[in-house]
Amino acid sequence: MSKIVFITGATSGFGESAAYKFAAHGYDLILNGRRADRLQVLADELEKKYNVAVLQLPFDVQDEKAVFESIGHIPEDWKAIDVLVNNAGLALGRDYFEEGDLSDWNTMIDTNVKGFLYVAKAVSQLMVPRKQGHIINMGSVAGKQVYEKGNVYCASKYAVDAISQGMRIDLLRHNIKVTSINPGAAETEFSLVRFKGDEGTAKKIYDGLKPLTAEDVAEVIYYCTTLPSHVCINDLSITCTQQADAIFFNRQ
Ligand code: NDP
Ligand code: 8X3
Repeated sequence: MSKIVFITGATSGFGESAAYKFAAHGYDLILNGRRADRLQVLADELEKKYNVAVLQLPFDVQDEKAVFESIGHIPEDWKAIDVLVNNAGLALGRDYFEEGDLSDWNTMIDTNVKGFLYVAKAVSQLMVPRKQGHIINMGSVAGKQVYEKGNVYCASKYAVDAISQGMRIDLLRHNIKVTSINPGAAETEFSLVRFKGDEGTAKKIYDGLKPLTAEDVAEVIYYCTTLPSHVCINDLSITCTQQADAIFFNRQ
């Protein structure tokens, strides 16, 4: 019986690369994202290339009802989820606090905090009776240190950090591992989304840097799942070599 990984935000970036990584290691995959067309293309490719099974769950993590209904109704033989990569998320805007856009704030909080919580709760309810499972929460260096104009995005990732700690404590008695991974700047669609399609501004974020790639982060996500059952990486930060933390860069 193959192991099962559930990845949210699998239509791009870290989630998509993680899907390739787990598929290459023989996992069957439950894949989520809002863009159903991308999920279909990815599922077809993974099934063909790696001979694995893929269940597509295209829902918006902000939609409480959709999250609990979709996960509550997954077919019986998909319920034994070994790993959750709770990764779907986004930044919107990079503005001084007083100039921040309320709709951006709401979307970040609804996605990165509330959606993240809904998925974690729905999947942990499937893991608890089995007394096993590994939940990998996607944090950020922005959840360890606040930077200028990071305000609400940073707050959402501080929430991920706090919730990960809480989950680790409360799920301890159920033998469920909780790992928080905190990447620094990585070149995915993240900045393009943050700057609402402005390619020039998005590219500038990586000026003079060799940033992390989605594959680098996927490698680390997968690595965390390969350790013996009595070993858990609780909290892991990863940056490119030219980045020290959320603020200091050595741009060339
Ligand atoms: P991408 O923009 O490349 O990918 C984001 C993924 O999240 C997409 O698959 C997107 O799918 C999905 N997503 C966004 N909103 C929703 C939603 N409401 N419901 C379901 N899926 C959603 O960015 P990354 O891969 O870089 O980001 C992944 C995670 O990593 C995020 O949580 C981000 O905050 C975090 N992160 C990113 C860093 C970076 O520098 N890139 C560094 C540190 C952390 P779709 O649009 O199809 O719904
Ligand atoms: C994404 C990394 O530094 O752009 O979480 O906030 S950063």
